Amino acid sequence: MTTGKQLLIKNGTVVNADQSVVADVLCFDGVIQKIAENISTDEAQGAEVIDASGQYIMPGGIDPHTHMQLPFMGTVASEDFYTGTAAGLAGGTTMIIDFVIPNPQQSLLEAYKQWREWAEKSVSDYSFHVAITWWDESVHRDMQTLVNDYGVNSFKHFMAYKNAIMADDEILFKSFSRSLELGALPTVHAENGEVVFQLQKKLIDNGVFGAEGHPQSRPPEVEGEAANRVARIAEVVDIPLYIVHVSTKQALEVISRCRHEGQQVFGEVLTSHLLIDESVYYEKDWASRAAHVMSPPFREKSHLDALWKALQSGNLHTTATDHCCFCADQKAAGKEDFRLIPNGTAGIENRMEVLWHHGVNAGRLSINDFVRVTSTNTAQIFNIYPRKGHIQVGADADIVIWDPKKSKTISAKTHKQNVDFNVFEGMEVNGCPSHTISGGKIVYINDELKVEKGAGKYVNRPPFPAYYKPRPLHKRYDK
Ligand code: DUC
Ligand code: ZN
Ligand code: ZN
Repeated sequence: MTTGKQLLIKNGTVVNADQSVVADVLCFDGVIQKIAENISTDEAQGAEVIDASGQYIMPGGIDPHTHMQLPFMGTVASEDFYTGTAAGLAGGTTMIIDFVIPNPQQSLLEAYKQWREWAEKSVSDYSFHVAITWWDESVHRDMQTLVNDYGVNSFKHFMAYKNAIMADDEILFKSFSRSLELGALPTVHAENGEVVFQLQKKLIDNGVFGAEGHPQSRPPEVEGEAANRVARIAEVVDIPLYIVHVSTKQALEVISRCRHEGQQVFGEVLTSHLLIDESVYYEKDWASRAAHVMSPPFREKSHLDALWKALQSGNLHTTATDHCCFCADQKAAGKEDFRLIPNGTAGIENRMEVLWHHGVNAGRLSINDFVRVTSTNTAQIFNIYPRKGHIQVGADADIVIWDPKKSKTISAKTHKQNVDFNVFEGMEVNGCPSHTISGGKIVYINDELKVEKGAGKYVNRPPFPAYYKPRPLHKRYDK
């Protein structure tokens, strides 16, 4: 018994992380029902047919790092779950993993329920990491409830943002130890919050109030130190670790050392960090400088080269956006003091096309690599593979049909993101989605969205059973 209309995609090349094959794809009931060399329209009677000649049929993108309508730094991110997931679909991204960020002392479950309510208007599928911003017995208990009853298998830790949401070493150790018991993956924003705080103060004392104070207070060493410390804490606890928005050679050195020594450390990179360098903080226009304020900041060019190499060689695994939008009037809060500029930039609509253009077209990534770093690795690391991140029978029919001949020039004037600035303004990209399919329905075609508010579903992510195996306390020294 099937419901809804069947969808038949013909004449394209199915691209997964492991191989590419010329095949037709039939979807109904929200899942992929058949993949075969030639599925006739007689067999799929009444199906809507898409001719994908000359195009690639790929798993829809998964953005593992977004902040829709985040209350942050005295304001609320301008993109909500409706506009943000719609902009994602326009760029071929069919799922996001956003962050529940409880205020210190706020119950984890209360915050989680609040975010679930906000996300009900999503037009694509979504899931949540939950941040550990404080510690007591209730946090210890609620982590278990989130894992066992609410489909959360990853917890986020901010090592920055002192006097707000920063997690110190005690919290990191306790939360990682609890995650190990529960089969959850710790993720971390690696910047030494104390050093950032001291550098900010020093800059202000020396009369630096402009947006250039932002990168100057967050030098690469601040990220390198935090990455090293947190990787060592994860090593002591003996748990895998996922480092979000890796932006420096210093953090990459940590990841490659850890992996070389057999420690499971995963790295995420933002498309913006691959392509934008720190010169944006020294432009004449204050508004443009402020529009680029995000943490970690954009870096000197040699870091960008190193990030690309790590993505190519497998030391970085996923690509994300940290999509967290603030308009010019919100950024203006920091006109007299860079510390008050809300941190965040947009990117969900452009992640895949920018990565295709500068990755695949530039010869840095194969099309299979492209799929691996835009969806498959994320699905595997966060335990939703092969339901997501793979074109196969039984997988969710979340698909992007990619036209390598389609071009566009990125601009805030034409983008669908609910923000008045685009960090990729004026960039021409060759290769864009012609169609996006979410849950078996065409939701983006001919540059137009056809979305239904609330059509997105919450995706439960099961815990990692492998973590449960009992581990001797001083395992490392039992040689
Ligand atoms: N960095 C940002 O730029 N915005 C939101 C949170 C973060 O870590
Ligand atoms: Zn962050
Ligand atoms: Zn973030």
